[in-house]
Amino acid sequence: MIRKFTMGRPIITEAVTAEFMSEKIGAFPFKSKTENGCFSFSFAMRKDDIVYGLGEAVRGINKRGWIYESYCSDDPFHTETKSSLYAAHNFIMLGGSSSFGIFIDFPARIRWDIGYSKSDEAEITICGMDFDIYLITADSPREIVREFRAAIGKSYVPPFWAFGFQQSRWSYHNAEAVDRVIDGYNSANIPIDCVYLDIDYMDSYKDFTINESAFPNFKSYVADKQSQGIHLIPIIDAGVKKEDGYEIYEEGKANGYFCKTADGSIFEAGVWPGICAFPDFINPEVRRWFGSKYRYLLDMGIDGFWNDMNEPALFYSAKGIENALDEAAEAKGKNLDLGKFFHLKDVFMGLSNSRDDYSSIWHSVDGESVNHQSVHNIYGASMTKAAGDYFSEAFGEGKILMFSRASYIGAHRTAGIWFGDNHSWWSHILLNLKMLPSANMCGFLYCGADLGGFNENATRDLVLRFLALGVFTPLMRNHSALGTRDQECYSFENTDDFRDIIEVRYRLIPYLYSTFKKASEENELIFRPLSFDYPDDKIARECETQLMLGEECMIAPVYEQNVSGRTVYLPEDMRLVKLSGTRVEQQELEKGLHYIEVALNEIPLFIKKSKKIPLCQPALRTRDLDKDSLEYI
Ligand code: MIG
Repeated sequence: MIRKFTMGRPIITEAVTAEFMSEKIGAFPFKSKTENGCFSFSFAMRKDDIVYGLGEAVRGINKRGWIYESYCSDDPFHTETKSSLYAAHNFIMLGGSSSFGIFIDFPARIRWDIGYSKSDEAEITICGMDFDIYLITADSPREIVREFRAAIGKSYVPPFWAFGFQQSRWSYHNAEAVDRVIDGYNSANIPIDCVYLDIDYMDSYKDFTINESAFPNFKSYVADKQSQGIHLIPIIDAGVKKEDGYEIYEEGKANGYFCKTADGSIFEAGVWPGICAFPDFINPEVRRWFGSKYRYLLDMGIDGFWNDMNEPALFYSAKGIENALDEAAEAKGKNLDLGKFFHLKDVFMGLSNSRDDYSSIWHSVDGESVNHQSVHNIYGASMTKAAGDYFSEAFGEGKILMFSRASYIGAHRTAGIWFGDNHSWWSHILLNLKMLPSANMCGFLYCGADLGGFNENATRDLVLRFLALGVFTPLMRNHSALGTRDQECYSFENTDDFRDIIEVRYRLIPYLYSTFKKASEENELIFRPLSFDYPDDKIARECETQLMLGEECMIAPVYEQNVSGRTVYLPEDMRLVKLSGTRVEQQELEKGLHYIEVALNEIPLFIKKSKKIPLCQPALRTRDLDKDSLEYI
């Protein structure tokens, strides 16, 4: 059952598609208070209750014992002491003797103190007085997720080829660099379906332009790649370069489509192209305009996009720089005591994504001027909606691949997400694993992390182990930052191991795709915490290094360096299947703890009793997969 409680006059986010009768907030059955323009409520947690949710966030599947914030943030350090990443996924769920879920439809800041201040209490603070709270009750966490997902509408399903392996880097600067990647994979006989174009494919980082000297005859280049079964996926950034004569900027300016400052002038801030203006995606007319601009690349044969920097990320504003320079001038020639020195340092360090800058942005919502802070968390989601609405209008569903960095619940209907700028750290294999079920709860099914890690240099074994998790994630993309060591599979010694891993992915695609479609149709999760399936099994309840996948199996990737395997907990008798290339090894295992040997080129998979999964023969492209001759294990 779902009850909706309304306070004030909430901003329409379109997160929820089903209709519910609003009850007054006074009827909300939790202890609550109003203070300093914020509404907070709390609930007690018993010792072994698990708190699930919050989608893309740091820390565990069980969110207890930390304080989180819904505030979309461009933060490339995903350490456990952070409170926000790129998304605002305002859904949590208490799983224990009583279970309920809560979705807060509110696009500004929310604080989730989940047993941080008081270990047996959760206190949630909504920083505003206009919101909807949905209270979802059902018999089990899985049931609650299903009800919630039914209310927010079906999850986006990408094209079939989006399940193929994808290679990215910031950046393949020109056509030759892209060709080298494709050749590298072809010569190593490693399957691949997509190569990414990061910001350098553009002319001066201008959205919907091509750097013609780097990519001459782009349209025929794209067609040539398509004929080889390769999809090129360009990035689109939220900021639009301020440049006279640049069509997007001129049109946006002429029509008043950009975000404003308090005095009505265009809000400007520096991002990749230098000073940019920011489309007011909250306005439906602006969405229609910006969405239709993707046409330029679609006409060139492009059929996939990733939307970046849409929290929105702001490197600096002129005001911020001026203020910092004033402070620096003030300090010049002075003997700075520690307080002054660190203050000065903080002023410069705080230039990017500054909350002062966000506060100086104004949107137009139904003709009314609304401060950015009130809609911050739907800015990126609205950019994605702009494109998604255009794609479904122009092509119908499921034709165009798209995923976004910033997101809000509701965007799961039009796109996927990737988990942003992780690191080439072993700990991030586990962090990214834990995000999967949480993202699924919030409707985001097409998701994945930068495999091998984005920031810093990866080692060969890390890439292999990361890929072994990625074999199961709908988005399987290797991506790496500017200046890092080559991370393409063929750039390491003994590429056979990489082929073995990625071939397993291609063998599993029919299974993964049908599991995905079913999860979207039936509002199910692809990845579930073990506690969903084995609520009475203490070890399973606390296990956060393994996941249930679909109805059939369990995964348990290796996440540490210099180990030849790992301990796996089987909550019931299962069959261990080790997959490597076309090799399949099987072994029955009894319920309990087992140490499993896993070589770098092997994928362990645990299949439940009386379940089977299909495998096809591998191919170098998804289009060449023979989905009709399946072998079952
Ligand atoms: O400030 O486009 O998360 O995937 O490679 C960095 C360059 C901007 C951040 C994205 C990352 C991408 C990078 N972008």
